[in-house]
Amino acid sequence: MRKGDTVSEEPLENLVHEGQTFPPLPDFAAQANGTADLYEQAEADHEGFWAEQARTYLTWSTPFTQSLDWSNPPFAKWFADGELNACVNAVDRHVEAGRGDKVAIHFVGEPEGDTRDITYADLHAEVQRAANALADLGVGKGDTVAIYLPMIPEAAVAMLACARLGAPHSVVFGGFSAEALHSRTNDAQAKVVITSDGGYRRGAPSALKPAVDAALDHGDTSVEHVLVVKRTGQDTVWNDRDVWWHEALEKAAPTHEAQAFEAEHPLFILYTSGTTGKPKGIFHTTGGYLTQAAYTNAVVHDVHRDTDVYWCTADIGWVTGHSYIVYGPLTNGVTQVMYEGTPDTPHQGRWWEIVQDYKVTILYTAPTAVRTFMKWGADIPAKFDMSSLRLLGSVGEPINPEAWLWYHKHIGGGRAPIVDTWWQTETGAIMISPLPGVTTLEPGSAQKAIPGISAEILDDEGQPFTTPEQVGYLVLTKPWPSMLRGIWGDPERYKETYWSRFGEKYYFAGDGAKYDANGNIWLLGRVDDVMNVSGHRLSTAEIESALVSHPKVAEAAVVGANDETTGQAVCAFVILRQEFVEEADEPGEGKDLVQELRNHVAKEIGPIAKPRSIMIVSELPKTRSGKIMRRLLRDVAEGREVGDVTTLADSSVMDLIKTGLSSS
Ligand code: 6R9
Repeated sequence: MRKGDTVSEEPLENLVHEGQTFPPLPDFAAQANGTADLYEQAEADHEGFWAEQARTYLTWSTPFTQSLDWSNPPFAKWFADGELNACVNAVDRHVEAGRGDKVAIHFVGEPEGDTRDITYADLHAEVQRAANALADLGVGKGDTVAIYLPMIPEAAVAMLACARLGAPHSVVFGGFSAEALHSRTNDAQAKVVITSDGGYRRGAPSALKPAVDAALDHGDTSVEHVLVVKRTGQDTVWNDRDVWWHEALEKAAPTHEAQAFEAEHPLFILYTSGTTGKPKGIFHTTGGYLTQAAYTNAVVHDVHRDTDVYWCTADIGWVTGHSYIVYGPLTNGVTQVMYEGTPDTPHQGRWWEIVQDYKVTILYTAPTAVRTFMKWGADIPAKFDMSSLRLLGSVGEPINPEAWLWYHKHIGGGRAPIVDTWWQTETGAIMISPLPGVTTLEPGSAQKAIPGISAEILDDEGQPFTTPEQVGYLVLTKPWPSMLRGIWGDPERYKETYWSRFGEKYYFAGDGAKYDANGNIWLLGRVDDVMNVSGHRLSTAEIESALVSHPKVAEAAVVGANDETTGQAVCAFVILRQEFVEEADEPGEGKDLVQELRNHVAKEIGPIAKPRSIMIVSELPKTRSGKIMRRLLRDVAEGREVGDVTTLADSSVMDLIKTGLSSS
């Protein structure tokens, strides 16, 4: 069978029926953690509702007496007089309750057969030694620690050991450059960096530590020690400040008594890109963050501690990995899979093989991955037994209805509900999503704010509206427990970025949104991606979705390029499905195809949305977290020199696109 055959045998238009919805299946609803009355409870008593979740999901060393303190907006305090230890909640208490033998992490390394099962008791032993090892290096409450590791269990152990000591961690994604690591460790004034010799990537060891050495050799560093995990065993330059992780843990005392910290003690800093060049150090505190991470993992991912095998495919270097690999699932005591490598190493069915081998029940991933699998063809997952899957999740960008339906059918067997979860590094945890077992699912829409969260859509003047199909700005109208507490070291930038666009009553998320006729919320991409063409507001995401609904299109990215007559013009970049690539290469065919796609968009959305240009490309520029870098495409569309490409996952992509342009 040729790659992609299954997809082409079944044209997508057969899957997509306008307005098709999926009511909860009775069996699922009967066992779901989320229930409809949560909405009413939260509505009736917002602070009381969250206090109840904080007591249900967490163990407090000192119980809190106050839920929210909003006396100094926009600086929130939640459960402020309570005390707890995040690591104790994620690890110790499960062991104390007699569940030490339960597997916490099924680790699957990229090299085949390189697997390790880590129980909660193992995790407990490791975090105690790691906390002692860090303390031996002088780390204590309030000291920051940078973590720069591949997807290996030590990454979770390192984060938890920091939490145990009250030392905020700042995880820097292992794919970032030495330069990025340098600016982040400096901004956070990290005392220690935890890294590894390397990790496995696409079938080969790939060094990590040289980037740490380069970052620290700037000379102006706050870092005193580097703890190095031995992962690949490759040769590593050794400096005086370096200490092997395994040696430090071996030497360290085996038990560590955890101290409780105040609920508002900072748990971590995580850098995210903003509108300016300087990344923002988003920081989160302990009690509120952990409450919402655990609650959402329970009611949205529907984890059941004793029966589920959960797998979130994100990297620990992103907020999704923080909330939904480390803090949420471990606090809930679930068993999860952690995979080190890429989805196509050594073959394109690797993920589905893992699902089959570990009988994964819940899979949480990103639309970009789903669309990649669509491109590879449905015959690949079809080779594996994936009947264990009972819930699927999506995060990171809008999931277009076609990808949703493909995911539902070919991964979820037509039975597993999909939760499309909207949230941000800043929000700390899921904010807008269906509740599985409760909500009737509508492909492509994240639907509505979960119980305890209040969202609205505002127009340009800051007026809330609910008119269907009118595009506006998403805002959050009430403080929530896992909200960011600020930008590290820059309270003014915090106020200005999030609390000034519509005044201090509204948290400005920076995303465009609309309601549909059913009152469901559709997220339409960042507002900087909302285009204005001849006075009409158009969303990049909507046009992309229209393009992807064409049976020949695998993936699309749309940008608004400056246009003298219309203000902005729609420019699209399209990757074709494998089986149509040759057709487009035939003389004359490419032009016809472009016309066909332009007409398709006109048909789907309206003539105003017809792209001015469509470029057929073989790759799209993406960040390492899988987000399309539209800024670079805008440079191409506007005929400018392409800007900074250092945050691209693969920096050669822009060369490919430019070469494609000059030869076409
Ligand atoms: C968790 C995460 C946040 C931005 C956010 C939005 C986009 C995330 C989405 C979504 C539509 C969803 N986004 N989830 N857009 N539907 N389900 O991704 O955090 O990396 O900070 O990105 O991602 O644009 O504003 P982060």
